[in-house]
Amino acid sequence: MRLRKATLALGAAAVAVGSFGAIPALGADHRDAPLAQGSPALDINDLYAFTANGGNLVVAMTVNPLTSPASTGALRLDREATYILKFDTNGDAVADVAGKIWVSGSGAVQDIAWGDAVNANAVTHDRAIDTPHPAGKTSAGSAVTTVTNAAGAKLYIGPRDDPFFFDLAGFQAGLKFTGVDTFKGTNVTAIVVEIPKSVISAAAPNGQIGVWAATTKKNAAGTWEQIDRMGRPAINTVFIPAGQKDAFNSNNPDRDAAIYTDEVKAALDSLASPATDALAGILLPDILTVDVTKPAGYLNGRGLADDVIDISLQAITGSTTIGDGVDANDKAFGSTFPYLAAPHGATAPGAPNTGSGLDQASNEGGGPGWTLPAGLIAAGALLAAAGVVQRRRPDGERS
Ligand SMILES: [Ca+2]
Ligand SMILES: [Ca+2]
Ligand SMILES: [Ca+2]
Repeated sequence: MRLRKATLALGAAAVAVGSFGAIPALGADHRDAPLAQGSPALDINDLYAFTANGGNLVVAMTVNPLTSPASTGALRLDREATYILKFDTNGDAVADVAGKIWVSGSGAVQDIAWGDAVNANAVTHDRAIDTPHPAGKTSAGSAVTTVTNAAGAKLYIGPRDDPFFFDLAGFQAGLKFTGVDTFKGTNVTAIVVEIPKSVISAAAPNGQIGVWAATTKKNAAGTWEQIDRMGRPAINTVFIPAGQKDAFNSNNPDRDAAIYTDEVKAALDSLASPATDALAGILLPDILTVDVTKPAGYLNGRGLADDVIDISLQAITGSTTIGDGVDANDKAFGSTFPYLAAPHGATAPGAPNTGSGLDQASNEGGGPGWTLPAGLIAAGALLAAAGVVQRRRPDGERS
Protein backbone atom coordinates (compact mmCIF):
# COMPACT_ATOMS: atom_id res chain seq x y z
CA MET A 1 0.00 0.00 0.00
CA ARG A 2 1.62 3.13 -1.05
CA LEU A 3 0.49 5.64 1.45
CA ARG A 4 1.33 8.29 -0.89
CA LYS A 5 -1.28 10.82 -0.50
CA ALA A 6 -3.85 8.82 1.15
CA THR A 7 -2.35 7.31 4.14
CA LEU A 8 0.57 9.32 3.53
CA ALA A 9 -1.03 12.46 3.75
CA LEU A 10 0.44 11.27 6.88
CA GLY A 11 3.77 12.59 6.18
CA ALA A 12 3.26 16.22 6.08
CA ALA A 13 5.24 19.01 4.88
CA ALA A 14 5.03 22.72 4.88
CA VAL A 15 4.03 23.60 1.39
CA ALA A 16 3.26 27.11 0.38
CA VAL A 17 0.00 27.11 -1.48
CA GLY A 18 -0.79 30.35 -3.14
CA SER A 19 -3.37 32.28 -1.24
CA PHE A 20 -3.67 29.55 1.31
CA GLY A 21 -0.31 30.40 2.73
CA ALA A 22 1.67 27.62 4.31
CA ILE A 23 -0.35 24.47 4.33
CA PRO A 24 1.36 21.59 6.04
CA ALA A 25 0.64 18.72 3.79
CA LEU A 26 2.14 15.66 2.42
CA GLY A 27 -0.09 13.74 0.17
CA ALA A 28 -0.13 10.14 -0.69
CA ASP A 29 2.64 10.74 -3.09
CA HIS A 30 2.89 14.49 -3.03
CA ARG A 31 6.46 15.56 -3.34
CA ASP A 32 7.75 12.10 -2.63
CA ALA A 33 11.22 12.46 -4.09
CA PRO A 34 13.65 15.19 -5.18
CA LEU A 35 12.96 14.96 -8.91
CA ALA A 36 9.22 15.01 -8.42
CA GLN A 37 9.46 17.89 -5.95
CA GLY A 38 11.21 19.98 -8.56
CA SER A 39 8.47 19.45 -11.13
CA PRO A 40 4.90 19.65 -9.79
CA ALA A 41 3.51 18.82 -13.22
CA LEU A 42 5.41 15.52 -13.11
CA ASP A 43 4.63 14.79 -9.46
CA ILE A 44 1.95 12.11 -9.25
CA ASN A 45 -0.21 12.82 -6.21
CA ASP A 46 -2.65 9.95 -6.29
CA LEU A 47 -3.92 7.13 -8.42
CA TYR A 48 -7.48 5.81 -8.40
CA ALA A 49 -9.00 2.82 -10.17
CA PHE A 50 -12.68 1.92 -9.86
CA THR A 51 -15.60 0.65 -11.83
CA ALA A 52 -18.46 2.92 -12.83
CA ASN A 53 -21.10 3.46 -15.47
CA GLY A 54 -22.14 -0.14 -15.87
CA GLY A 55 -18.81 -1.80 -15.27
CA ASN A 56 -16.42 0.45 -17.15
CA LEU A 57 -13.01 0.87 -15.55
CA VAL A 58 -12.13 4.41 -14.54
CA VAL A 59 -8.51 5.27 -13.84
CA ALA A 60 -7.53 8.71 -12.57
CA MET A 61 -4.15 10.17 -11.78
CA THR A 62 -3.52 13.60 -10.30
CA VAL A 63 -0.50 15.91 -10.57
CA ASN A 64 0.20 19.55 -9.68
CA PRO A 65 -0.49 19.13 -5.96
CA LEU A 66 -1.89 21.66 -3.49
CA THR A 67 -2.86 24.32 -5.97
CA SER A 68 -4.84 27.28 -4.71
CA PRO A 69 -7.85 28.51 -6.70
CA ALA A 70 -5.91 31.65 -7.53
CA SER A 71 -3.15 29.62 -9.12
CA THR A 72 -5.37 27.03 -10.80
CA GLY A 73 -5.71 28.96 -14.05
CA ALA A 74 -1.96 28.63 -14.55
CA LEU A 75 -1.94 24.84 -14.22
CA ARG A 76 -0.50 23.01 -17.21
CA LEU A 77 0.83 19.62 -18.03
CA ASP A 78 4.52 19.58 -18.93
CA ARG A 79 4.83 19.63 -22.72
CA GLU A 80 8.09 17.73 -22.52
CA ALA A 81 6.64 14.95 -20.40
CA THR A 82 4.80 11.74 -21.16
CA TYR A 83 2.00 10.73 -18.80
CA ILE A 84 1.54 6.99 -18.76
CA LEU A 85 -1.11 4.70 -17.30
CA LYS A 86 0.26 1.17 -17.12
CA PHE A 87 -1.84 -1.97 -17.06
CA ASP A 88 -0.65 -5.46 -16.15
CA THR A 89 -3.15 -8.07 -17.27
CA ASN A 90 -1.30 -11.29 -16.42
CA GLY A 91 0.03 -10.70 -12.93
CA ASP A 92 3.75 -10.49 -13.63
CA ALA A 93 4.09 -6.81 -12.67
CA VAL A 94 5.18 -5.99 -16.22
CA ALA A 95 2.95 -3.65 -18.20
CA ASP A 96 1.12 -5.34 -21.09
CA VAL A 97 -0.84 -2.29 -22.16
CA ALA A 98 -0.20 1.38 -21.54
CA GLY A 99 -2.03 4.55 -22.32
CA LYS A 100 0.53 7.22 -23.22
CA ILE A 101 -0.51 10.86 -23.14
CA TRP A 102 1.31 14.09 -23.87
CA VAL A 103 0.41 17.67 -24.62
CA SER A 104 1.53 20.63 -26.66
CA GLY A 105 0.72 24.29 -26.31
CA SER A 106 1.18 26.52 -23.31
CA GLY A 107 -2.26 28.08 -22.99
CA ALA A 108 -4.99 27.29 -20.51
CA VAL A 109 -6.23 24.69 -23.00
CA GLN A 110 -3.49 22.40 -24.28
CA ASP A 111 -3.57 19.98 -27.21
CA ILE A 112 -3.64 16.31 -26.34
CA ALA A 113 -1.91 13.48 -28.17
CA TRP A 114 -2.48 9.99 -26.86
CA GLY A 115 -2.38 6.37 -27.88
CA ASP A 116 -2.17 2.79 -26.72
CA ALA A 117 1.08 0.91 -26.40
CA VAL A 118 1.30 -2.85 -26.02
CA ASN A 119 3.96 -5.32 -24.93
CA ALA A 120 7.45 -3.81 -25.26
CA ASN A 121 6.09 -0.39 -26.11
CA ALA A 122 3.99 -0.52 -22.95
CA VAL A 123 7.13 -0.89 -20.86
CA THR A 124 9.22 1.90 -22.37
CA HIS A 125 9.38 5.43 -20.96
CA ASP A 126 9.20 7.06 -24.37
CA ARG A 127 6.28 7.97 -26.62
CA ALA A 128 6.25 4.76 -28.62
CA ILE A 129 2.65 3.70 -29.26
CA ASP A 130 0.94 1.08 -31.38
CA THR A 131 -2.48 2.67 -31.76
CA PRO A 132 -2.80 6.45 -31.95
CA HIS A 133 -6.07 7.99 -30.78
CA PRO A 134 -7.80 11.13 -32.04
CA ALA A 135 -6.29 14.40 -30.89
CA GLY A 136 -8.10 16.29 -28.17
CA LYS A 137 -8.03 19.32 -25.92
CA THR A 138 -7.51 19.72 -22.21
CA SER A 139 -10.17 21.48 -20.18
CA ALA A 140 -9.91 24.81 -18.39
CA GLY A 141 -11.90 26.05 -15.45
CA SER A 142 -14.88 23.85 -14.70
CA ALA A 143 -15.39 22.90 -18.32
CA VAL A 144 -15.36 19.23 -19.26
CA THR A 145 -13.91 18.53 -22.68
CA THR A 146 -13.47 14.87 -23.49
CA VAL A 147 -11.88 12.99 -26.33
CA THR A 148 -13.04 9.48 -27.24
CA ASN A 149 -11.06 6.86 -29.11
CA ALA A 150 -12.24 4.21 -31.57
CA ALA A 151 -12.67 1.66 -28.79
CA GLY A 152 -14.94 4.00 -26.87
CA ALA A 153 -12.45 4.98 -24.18
CA LYS A 154 -12.81 8.55 -22.94
CA LEU A 155 -10.09 10.90 -21.74
CA TYR A 156 -10.36 14.09 -19.69
CA ILE A 157 -7.49 16.32 -18.61
CA GLY A 158 -8.02 19.45 -16.58
CA PRO A 159 -8.17 21.16 -13.20
CA ARG A 160 -10.26 19.42 -10.56
CA ASP A 161 -10.73 19.54 -6.82
CA ASP A 162 -8.17 17.29 -5.13
CA PRO A 163 -10.20 14.16 -4.26
CA PHE A 164 -7.98 13.37 -1.29
CA PHE A 165 -9.23 14.25 2.20
CA PHE A 166 -7.48 14.04 5.55
CA ASP A 167 -7.04 15.96 8.82
CA LEU A 168 -3.31 16.13 8.54
CA ALA A 169 -2.91 18.74 11.25
CA GLY A 170 -4.70 16.48 13.70
CA PHE A 171 -2.50 13.63 12.75
CA GLN A 172 0.56 15.74 13.31
CA ALA A 173 -0.77 16.75 16.70
CA GLY A 174 -0.71 13.14 17.82
CA LEU A 175 -4.04 11.91 16.46
CA LYS A 176 -5.86 14.85 18.07
CA PHE A 177 -8.25 15.19 15.17
CA THR A 178 -10.48 18.19 14.73
CA GLY A 179 -12.11 17.10 11.51
CA VAL A 180 -10.53 19.76 9.34
CA ASP A 181 -9.61 18.57 5.87
CA THR A 182 -6.09 19.81 5.23
CA PHE A 183 -6.65 19.47 1.50
CA LYS A 184 -9.91 21.38 1.54
CA GLY A 185 -10.10 23.99 -1.17
CA THR A 186 -7.05 22.83 -3.09
CA ASN A 187 -6.97 21.78 -6.72
CA VAL A 188 -4.89 19.45 -8.88
CA THR A 189 -4.62 18.58 -12.53
CA ALA A 190 -6.48 15.35 -13.19
CA ILE A 191 -6.01 12.87 -16.01
CA VAL A 192 -9.05 10.60 -16.13
CA VAL A 193 -9.80 7.75 -18.51
CA GLU A 194 -12.90 5.58 -18.69
CA ILE A 195 -12.38 2.27 -20.47
CA PRO A 196 -15.37 0.27 -21.72
CA LYS A 197 -16.15 -2.91 -19.85
CA SER A 198 -15.82 -4.88 -23.07
CA VAL A 199 -12.26 -3.68 -23.55
CA ILE A 200 -11.35 -4.69 -20.01
CA SER A 201 -12.95 -8.10 -20.44
CA ALA A 202 -10.98 -8.73 -23.60
CA ALA A 203 -7.68 -7.62 -22.10
CA ALA A 204 -8.10 -9.37 -18.75
CA PRO A 205 -10.66 -12.18 -18.98
CA ASN A 206 -10.31 -12.98 -15.26
CA GLY A 207 -11.09 -9.38 -14.35
CA GLN A 208 -7.83 -8.88 -12.49
CA ILE A 209 -5.76 -5.90 -13.48
CA GLY A 210 -2.76 -4.17 -11.99
CA VAL A 211 -2.54 -0.44 -12.54
CA TRP A 212 0.15 2.15 -11.98
CA ALA A 213 0.93 5.61 -13.26
CA ALA A 214 4.21 7.05 -14.44
CA THR A 215 5.56 10.38 -15.62
CA THR A 216 8.59 10.46 -17.89
CA LYS A 217 10.76 13.12 -19.49
CA LYS A 218 13.97 13.28 -21.47
CA ASN A 219 17.10 13.94 -19.45
CA ALA A 220 19.99 16.15 -20.51
CA ALA A 221 21.40 13.30 -22.59
CA GLY A 222 18.14 13.00 -24.49
CA THR A 223 17.14 9.71 -22.90
CA TRP A 224 13.62 9.23 -21.62
CA GLU A 225 13.70 8.98 -17.85
CA GLN A 226 10.90 7.97 -15.48
CA ILE A 227 10.47 10.79 -12.96
CA ASP A 228 7.64 9.47 -10.79
CA ARG A 229 5.48 6.38 -10.57
CA MET A 230 2.74 5.27 -8.22
CA GLY A 231 0.45 2.37 -7.56
CA ARG A 232 -0.92 2.47 -4.04
CA PRO A 233 -0.61 5.47 -1.76
CA ALA A 234 2.67 6.20 0.00
CA ILE A 235 4.93 3.27 -0.70
CA ASN A 236 7.79 5.46 -1.77
CA THR A 237 7.10 8.19 0.71
CA VAL A 238 6.89 5.95 3.73
CA PHE A 239 8.99 2.90 3.10
CA ILE A 240 11.83 3.88 0.80
CA PRO A 241 14.90 5.55 2.35
CA ALA A 242 15.55 9.18 1.43
CA GLY A 243 18.57 8.47 -0.73
CA GLN A 244 16.73 5.91 -2.85
CA LYS A 245 13.47 7.68 -3.63
CA ASP A 246 14.40 8.87 -7.09
CA ALA A 247 15.85 5.47 -7.91
CA PHE A 248 12.63 3.84 -6.76
CA ASN A 249 10.61 6.15 -8.97
CA SER A 250 12.81 5.39 -11.96
CA ASN A 251 12.30 1.66 -11.59
CA ASN A 252 9.53 -0.63 -12.77
CA PRO A 253 7.44 -2.64 -10.32
CA ASP A 254 8.58 -6.06 -11.48
CA ARG A 255 11.89 -5.33 -9.81
CA ASP A 256 10.42 -3.93 -6.59
CA ALA A 257 10.50 -7.11 -4.56
CA ALA A 258 14.08 -7.96 -5.48
CA ILE A 259 15.44 -4.48 -4.82
CA TYR A 260 13.36 -3.08 -1.99
CA THR A 261 12.10 -5.95 0.15
CA ASP A 262 14.94 -5.53 2.67
CA GLU A 263 14.24 -1.81 2.96
CA VAL A 264 10.55 -2.32 3.49
CA LYS A 265 11.14 -5.07 6.04
CA ALA A 266 13.60 -2.87 7.90
CA ALA A 267 11.01 -0.11 8.06
CA LEU A 268 8.38 -2.53 9.31
CA ASP A 269 10.75 -4.04 11.87
CA SER A 270 11.60 -0.61 13.18
CA LEU A 271 7.92 -0.19 13.89
CA ALA A 272 7.70 -3.54 15.64
CA SER A 273 5.24 -4.73 13.06
CA PRO A 274 3.78 -8.11 13.95
CA ALA A 275 3.70 -9.23 10.34
CA THR A 276 6.77 -7.89 8.61
CA ASP A 277 7.21 -10.67 6.09
CA ALA A 278 3.58 -10.84 5.07
CA LEU A 279 3.29 -7.09 4.79
CA ALA A 280 6.43 -6.70 2.74
CA GLY A 281 5.00 -9.18 0.29
CA ILE A 282 1.84 -7.15 -0.03
CA LEU A 283 3.44 -3.70 -0.18
CA LEU A 284 5.64 -4.74 -3.08
CA PRO A 285 5.37 -4.53 -6.01
CA ASP A 286 3.89 -1.05 -5.91
CA ILE A 287 0.81 -1.72 -8.00
CA LEU A 288 -2.84 -0.80 -7.45
CA THR A 289 -4.66 -4.04 -8.06
CA VAL A 290 -8.30 -4.17 -9.01
CA ASP A 291 -10.59 -7.15 -9.56
CA VAL A 292 -13.52 -5.82 -11.53
CA THR A 293 -15.58 -8.90 -10.68
CA LYS A 294 -15.42 -8.15 -6.93
CA PRO A 295 -16.95 -5.36 -4.87
CA ALA A 296 -15.03 -2.13 -5.27
CA GLY A 297 -13.24 -0.42 -2.41
CA TYR A 298 -9.73 -0.02 -1.20
CA LEU A 299 -7.62 -2.23 -1.36
CA ASN A 300 -9.55 -3.62 -4.30
CA GLY A 301 -8.75 -0.70 -6.51
CA ARG A 302 -9.25 2.69 -4.97
CA GLY A 303 -12.42 4.71 -5.22
CA LEU A 304 -12.55 8.47 -4.93
CA ALA A 305 -14.55 8.32 -1.72
CA ASP A 306 -12.61 5.52 -0.05
CA ASP A 307 -11.60 6.77 3.40
CA VAL A 308 -8.11 5.33 3.47
CA ILE A 309 -7.25 7.20 6.65
CA ASP A 310 -10.11 5.82 8.71
CA ILE A 311 -9.55 2.34 7.33
CA SER A 312 -5.96 2.52 8.47
CA LEU A 313 -6.65 4.07 11.85
CA GLN A 314 -9.24 1.46 12.65
CA ALA A 315 -6.91 -1.32 11.65
CA ILE A 316 -4.18 0.01 13.93
CA THR A 317 -6.26 0.53 17.00
CA GLY A 318 -8.82 -2.20 16.59
CA SER A 319 -11.47 0.41 17.18
CA THR A 320 -14.32 0.46 14.74
CA THR A 321 -15.15 4.06 15.50
CA ILE A 322 -11.87 5.95 15.39
CA GLY A 323 -11.34 8.31 12.51
CA ASP A 324 -9.94 11.68 11.64
CA GLY A 325 -13.37 13.26 11.51
CA VAL A 326 -13.02 13.87 7.80
CA ASP A 327 -15.21 11.27 6.22
CA ALA A 328 -15.68 12.72 2.80
CA ASN A 329 -14.19 15.06 0.29
CA ASP A 330 -15.00 18.76 0.57
CA LYS A 331 -16.84 18.64 -2.76
CA ALA A 332 -19.27 16.00 -3.89
CA PHE A 333 -17.97 13.67 -6.55
CA GLY A 334 -19.80 13.45 -9.81
CA SER A 335 -21.86 10.48 -10.96
CA THR A 336 -20.67 10.93 -14.52
CA PHE A 337 -17.33 11.30 -16.24
CA PRO A 338 -14.86 12.61 -15.14
CA TYR A 339 -16.29 11.94 -11.65
CA LEU A 340 -13.79 14.18 -9.83
CA ALA A 341 -15.39 17.42 -8.61
CA ALA A 342 -14.95 20.68 -10.45
CA PRO A 343 -12.07 22.83 -9.24
CA HIS A 344 -12.46 25.29 -6.39
CA GLY A 345 -12.77 28.87 -7.52
CA ALA A 346 -13.07 27.92 -11.16
CA THR A 347 -13.33 30.68 -13.66
CA ALA A 348 -14.69 30.55 -17.16
CA PRO A 349 -12.44 28.71 -19.59
CA GLY A 350 -10.29 30.76 -21.91
CA ALA A 351 -9.97 30.47 -25.66
CA PRO A 352 -8.60 27.16 -26.93
CA ASN A 353 -4.87 27.04 -27.45
CA THR A 354 -3.74 25.95 -30.86
CA GLY A 355 -0.45 24.49 -29.81
CA SER A 356 1.81 27.37 -30.79
CA GLY A 357 2.59 28.47 -27.27
CA LEU A 358 5.95 29.80 -26.25
CA ASP A 359 6.93 29.38 -22.65
CA GLN A 360 6.66 26.36 -20.49
CA ALA A 361 3.95 26.48 -17.90
CA SER A 362 4.57 28.49 -14.81
CA ASN A 363 4.03 25.43 -12.74
CA GLU A 364 6.94 23.62 -14.26
CA GLY A 365 10.09 24.02 -12.28
CA GLY A 366 10.84 24.28 -8.61
CA GLY A 367 8.37 24.36 -5.80
CA PRO A 368 8.85 24.89 -2.13
CA GLY A 369 10.95 22.29 -0.46
CA TRP A 370 9.90 20.20 2.47
CA THR A 371 11.13 17.57 4.77
CA LEU A 372 9.26 14.62 6.14
CA PRO A 373 9.61 14.29 9.91
CA ALA A 374 10.83 10.88 10.91
CA GLY A 375 8.02 10.47 13.38
CA LEU A 376 5.46 11.01 10.71
CA ILE A 377 7.15 8.49 8.51
CA ALA A 378 6.97 5.97 11.29
CA ALA A 379 3.36 6.72 12.05
CA GLY A 380 2.52 6.65 8.40
CA ALA A 381 4.14 3.28 8.05
CA LEU A 382 2.15 2.02 10.98
CA LEU A 383 -1.05 3.18 9.43
CA ALA A 384 -0.07 1.72 6.13
CA ALA A 385 0.83 -1.59 7.60
CA ALA A 386 -2.25 -1.78 9.74
CA GLY A 387 -4.43 -0.90 6.82
CA VAL A 388 -2.97 -3.74 4.87
CA VAL A 389 -3.23 -6.30 7.61
CA GLN A 390 -6.82 -5.90 8.38
CA ARG A 391 -8.09 -5.65 4.87
CA ARG A 392 -8.72 -8.85 3.07
CA ARG A 393 -6.23 -9.29 0.32
CA PRO A 394 -8.01 -9.05 -3.01
CA ASP A 395 -7.67 -12.00 -5.30
CA GLY A 396 -5.89 -9.82 -7.74
CA GLU A 397 -3.13 -9.10 -5.27
CA ARG A 398 0.18 -10.44 -6.29
CA SER A 399 3.36 -11.38 -4.61
CA1 LIG B 1 2.13 -8.33 -17.52
CA1 LIG C 1 -10.89 18.02 -2.04
CA1 LIG D 1 -11.56 9.91 7.50
